[in-house]
Amino acid sequence: MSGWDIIGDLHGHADALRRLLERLGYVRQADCYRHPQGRRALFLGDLVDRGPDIAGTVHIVRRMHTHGQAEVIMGNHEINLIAMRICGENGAPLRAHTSYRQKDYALTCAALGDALEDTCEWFRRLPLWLEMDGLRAVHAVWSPEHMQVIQAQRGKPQQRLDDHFMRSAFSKETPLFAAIETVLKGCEVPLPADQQFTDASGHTRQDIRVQWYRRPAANETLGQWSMPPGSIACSLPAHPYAHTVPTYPVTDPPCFFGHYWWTGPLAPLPGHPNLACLDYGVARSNDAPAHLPRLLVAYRFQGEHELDHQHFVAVSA
Ligand SMILES: [Mn+2]
Repeated sequence: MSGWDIIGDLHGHADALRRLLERLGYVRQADCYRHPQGRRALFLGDLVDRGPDIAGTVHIVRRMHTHGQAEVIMGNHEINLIAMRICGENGAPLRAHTSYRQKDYALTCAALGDALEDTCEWFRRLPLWLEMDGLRAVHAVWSPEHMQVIQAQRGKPQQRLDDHFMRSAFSKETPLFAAIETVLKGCEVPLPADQQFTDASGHTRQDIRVQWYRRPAANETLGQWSMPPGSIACSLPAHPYAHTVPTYPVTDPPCFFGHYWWTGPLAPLPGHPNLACLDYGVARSNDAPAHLPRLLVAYRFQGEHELDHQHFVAVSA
């Protein structure tokens, strides 16, 4: 039976991707990975930035996409790359080239070289989510309300993200900005002005990413409700923010997402058998604590409504 092998964030880890595809039974023929039983791959975005072989990663995924062997949805790193190369009406890039972004940006530009412009054109036509064959896929958050906003501006799911769309998507006052932030980057709640914390990449933040698929219990803290679960220490009550997340009913189709550098076991989310995060931090730095995973992960989907931990397949970075 044919089906989908859903694959988490790649971030330039082409070597791990080759090993994962081979483990899943894909065979490379004429420079394109194919599955002998007709299975196809579904990539959850974040192909670029951070890793050692960004060009190789883009090449593998794009060949599979062009030859009908894969679907690809956009991650925040793809839309951010596009935004750093478009200027707004004030003449400045839509996404400012700040020093910490500049490192990733320079790495990706150097890696892609002459192929950069063409690769961005390809990215502009990627869907921001997919629903097909009994599954859903999105980079960060399945939020029907925000998806409606995006749909209304984009028209077809693969309509090119033109400069007009991008300018609106990167203007903080527009509904489209909030929609793109949520779907591609996560649901965040703002901390009071005197509170901040350091995230997994070492950046100081004043917003906490929360578990968008469920409301918090009455006595839960923001730390307990953070995403990935327990990733930050914060004892403020979560309840005042409960209404800010879309939630995800257990009766809805299975939904796969990436983005969060998951730290739990290779399994569906606890208490949510129709949800799985497939980003297990393949791009996590070598300095990260040894107990945190650095895995590239796939899920072999066979049409089931309740996801099965035995369908997870992982290779190390
Ligand atoms: Mn991401």
